[in-house]
Amino acid sequence: MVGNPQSMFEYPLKRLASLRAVAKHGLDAYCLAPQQRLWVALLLILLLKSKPTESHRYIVGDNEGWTYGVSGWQNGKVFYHNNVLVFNYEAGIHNVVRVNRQEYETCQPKPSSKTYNSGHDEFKLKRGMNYFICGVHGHCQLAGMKISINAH
Ligand code: CU1
Repeated sequence: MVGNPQSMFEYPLKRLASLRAVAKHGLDAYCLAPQQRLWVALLLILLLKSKPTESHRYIVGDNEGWTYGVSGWQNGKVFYHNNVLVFNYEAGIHNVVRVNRQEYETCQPKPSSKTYNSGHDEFKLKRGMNYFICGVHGHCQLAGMKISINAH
């Protein structure tokens, strides 16, 4: 049964009044105790922090670093453009070359491609595909030192 006309209008009016109260008093209108408000704030911070942000940094290969067999480390991870890839490796043993798709697939960097060999090199991801290989002979082709990353 639908109630009498008075109760039909009662709810929208109450709702309007509560909206007006929210506009006027903010969260106070929801009667949140200061402690509850703290939890709401913490929850919001957690939600915002859990999403990889622009400043997110990835250590390529995690504890192993940039080394033989690193290919596949990127699987299952979500990357965004401007995320930073950190390549840690033993200088003199490996290096890093940022390459295009063809160079990646053939493991043949162009002579003009810049080779990084400090042992600790950082690269910002561009939107789309990013390719990196080790330029030491055989490491890309035979030892899986190549990664391709799609950044959102
Ligand atoms: Cu290498």
